[in-house]
Amino acid sequence: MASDPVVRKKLTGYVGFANLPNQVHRKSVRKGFQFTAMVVGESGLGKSTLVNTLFNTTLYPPRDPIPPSAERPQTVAIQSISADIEENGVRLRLTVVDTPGFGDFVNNDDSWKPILEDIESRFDAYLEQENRINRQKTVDNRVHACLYFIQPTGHSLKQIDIEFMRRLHQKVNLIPIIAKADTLTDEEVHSFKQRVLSDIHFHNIQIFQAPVYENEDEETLGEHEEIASKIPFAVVGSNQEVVTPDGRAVRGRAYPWGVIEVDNEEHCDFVKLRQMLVRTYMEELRERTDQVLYENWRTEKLVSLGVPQDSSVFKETNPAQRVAEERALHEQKLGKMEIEMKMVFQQKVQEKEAKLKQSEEELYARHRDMRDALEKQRSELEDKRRRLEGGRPLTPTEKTATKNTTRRFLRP
Ligand SMILES: Nc1nc2c(ncn2[C@@H]2O[C@H](COP(=O)(O)OP(=O)(O)O)[C@@H](O)[C@H]2O)c(=O)[nH]1
Ligand SMILES: [Mg+2]
Repeated sequence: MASDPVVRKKLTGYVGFANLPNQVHRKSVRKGFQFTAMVVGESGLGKSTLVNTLFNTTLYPPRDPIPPSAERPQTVAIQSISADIEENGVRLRLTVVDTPGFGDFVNNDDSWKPILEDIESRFDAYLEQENRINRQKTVDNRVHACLYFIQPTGHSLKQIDIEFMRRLHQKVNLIPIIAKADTLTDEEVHSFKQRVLSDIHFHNIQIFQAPVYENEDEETLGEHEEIASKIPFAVVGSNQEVVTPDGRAVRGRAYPWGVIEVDNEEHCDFVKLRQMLVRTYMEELRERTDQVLYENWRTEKLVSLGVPQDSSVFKETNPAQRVAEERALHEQKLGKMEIEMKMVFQQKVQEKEAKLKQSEEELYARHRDMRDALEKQRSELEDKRRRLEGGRPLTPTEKTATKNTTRRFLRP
């Protein structure tokens, strides 16, 4: 089907729809934004510190390390913290889902399980809202991004990392991060990144790749490439202000040999990570969560819930089948009518034939009678003639007999 041709027209006066983007913008700002990030990784890798650093708030208050004697939880706990943060009048309802306990046990084979369950239960909650009659106040608690913290070993990915990413990559936007990058040298960071990426490739794990659109300007394309080139982001987190040797107060970590600046792109990939998560791709992360990850999960779920089809129910409700049934009945009726008509016709024909036969017989009989009468008449006339020739006069009986025969013969 061909679509209507689009006619390009130049406006001759002000209409006002160029203001549409501003309307959308104002509305979004008024409504505010919702974003949920999850952090996963072994404890002590700096997850809480990085979240605080990312959003420049103390979402997680400083906490003393658990003494070795204390009783530790036996499973991965899921903890979620929300905060309303505001920047230049734009409100963001930020939720961070922490997963303390991940990788902390003797046996970590199933560490991914409670996390997958949490992500899916959030999908479930969203689906339940979608099915509600009133969908005005939909709350989106789905996880839009999962920061996965890789221990800075300098070797390659561990089994627990691979297992987690393999299990989760179709359910959440995975963003791998090399934690505490200040513990590795620049060269170590570089080669570790290569190995992590090749492991990810080898195991067919899909990490979040920002989409590239056509017609994008040079600057945007450059920014995209630069962000993509830094994955997995090697980050350093800190909420502490330290003073650099040249006297600047910066967020960073101070060491006897110098200062590592969190917001310095020469020192780590923190800025690029924040750029990806907040400035450039927050909307992409939300969109992919909704349209790809959630959508696939939803389809699978609904198919798996599918009740086996009962054909007897379908027979009654299937209109095509009903039409066919009605037609068969109708044809049956027509057939019966035809047979009846044939029978009646045959009967009539038989009756007519019988009548014709009767008339024929009658005609025959008459013909015979007439022939007999003629024969009789002729013999009488013959008789008469002979007698006349012989000179004897007719008796009165002979006269009437001749007359009657003639009359009968002339009867119609
Ligand atoms: N060297 C280094 N230490 C860090 C970094 N981030 C956090 N830490 C320290 O690591 C310890 C654990 O951090 P925390 O954020 O509680 O880790 P979590 O258990 O993953 O949430 C704290 O003493 C932090 O000061 C970092 O980037 N580099
Ligand atoms: Mg923590």
